Amino acid sequence: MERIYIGMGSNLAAPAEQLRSAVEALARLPQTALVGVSAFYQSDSLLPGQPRYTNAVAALDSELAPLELLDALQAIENQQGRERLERWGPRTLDLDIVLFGDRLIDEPRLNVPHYHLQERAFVLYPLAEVAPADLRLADGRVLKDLLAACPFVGLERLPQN
Ligand code: A4P
Ligand code: MG
Repeated sequence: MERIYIGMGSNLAAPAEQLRSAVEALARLPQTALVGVSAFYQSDSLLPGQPRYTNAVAALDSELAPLELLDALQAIENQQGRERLERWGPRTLDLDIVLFGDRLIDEPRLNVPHYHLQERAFVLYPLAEVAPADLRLADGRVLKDLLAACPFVGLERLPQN
């Protein structure tokens, strides 16, 4: 059993509803328990000209292997109507494995910790809501230090999920 953190994002087709459906789908994964979900946060897209995103982070305990979990997450994205019409285009649902236990994974299909973690307030602040205060990443970085270096700018924490 390993503790896993999933970053969720949507900027199409009622984003908050997409995240609520994704949370339900995560809770139904085999050999997996949903441990917690952060608040939902809105922010502008990193890519210009796209609708604002809604993001959140979910914590799971799972027996699934990393690539099994990635397959399951991509199936959920597809079930929620994700279409890859253009590269980096807007999306109904993006599910990223942010952290997977104490593992460092560097494979063609999977990099963990997620590569842009440290630059993304919309990942770090919700992660801090569902992770232990003293969380240390598998690569030695400390979540508190990452937060201190990534200001809470442009994020709007929604009052309810
Ligand atoms: N992959 C590798 N590592 C992982 C991992 N840890 N978790 C591979 C999940 N997947 C991982 O992902 C492409 C491939 O990455 C997968 O096939 C998997 O094998 P994708 O979801 O198909 O493509 P993508 O999401 O378009 O690419 P990417 O690089 O994840 O996009 P970004 O950089 O995440 O950009 N602004 C705000 N405010 N909030 C957002 O959530 N997101 C993006 C998307 C842009 N701007 C945003 C947000
Ligand atoms: Mg992705």
